[in-house]
Amino acid sequence: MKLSAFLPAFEIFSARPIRSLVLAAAVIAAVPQMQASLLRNYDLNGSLADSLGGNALTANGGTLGATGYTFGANQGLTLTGTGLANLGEYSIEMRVKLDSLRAFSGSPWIKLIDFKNLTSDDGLYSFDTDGNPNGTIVQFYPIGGTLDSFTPNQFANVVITRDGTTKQVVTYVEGFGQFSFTDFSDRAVFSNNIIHFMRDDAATGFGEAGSGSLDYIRIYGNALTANEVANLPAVPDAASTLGLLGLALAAFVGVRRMVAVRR
Ligand SMILES: [Ca+2]
Ligand SMILES: [Ca+2]
Ligand SMILES: [Ca+2]
Repeated sequence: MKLSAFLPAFEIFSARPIRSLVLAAAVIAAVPQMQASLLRNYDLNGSLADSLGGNALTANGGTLGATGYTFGANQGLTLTGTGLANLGEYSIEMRVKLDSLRAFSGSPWIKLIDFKNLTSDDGLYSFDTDGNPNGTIVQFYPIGGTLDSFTPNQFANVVITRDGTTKQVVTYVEGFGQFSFTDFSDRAVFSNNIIHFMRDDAATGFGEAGSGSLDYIRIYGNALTANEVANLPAVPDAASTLGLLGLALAAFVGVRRMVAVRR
């Protein structure tokens, strides 16, 4: 049990802009731009391997499926040997779905990323007091966070960036900047070159963990800009991308047919 470092005075509903219309263009345009700093690419499509040849993730009891990794509480994934030249400079992107906004223990906190090899309560969490998506916070505990709708059973793209020089940390959900702070205490610097996803720490008795699914994880060697994060492809998997291009092609064919009918 811990107190929130950031308790909103009120909850507001903020609708996110619909990005689907520009999705196809984003997939095509954004992928090449991001290759430069992309160090690790885990699509989690039937494999825990890094498509870029780095260390594979380690499972902790969850189930690897054709398109993602399904986990119970504390059954997330671990990466040992991050590939980062600087453990305090990175961007981490994960597409994750939570079954519930409550941890298995009933806690309103669910740890998304652990930075200190499960020894510290610090880290990136989902926090929500009432289980209702309104007012959900993706929060870097104990610093703070900002309201966003992290809806149960719905995938969300979560990104955290840290600049090793300025120590600036920024968190995003669905491509939009959520919260930033200067990490003077190096809370978001990885210890032991290990990243834990969806696993709580010993400091809170591993109680702040939930169940859900991971679609993919990507690790970049630098702090992406807000513009770069906003343009990250929302559908990164090869199969999904092909499906998306197929839809775009079908729409194009449909337009041609309409033109043909008019003639
Ligand atoms: Ca914790
Ligand atoms: Ca809520
Ligand atoms: Ca996937």
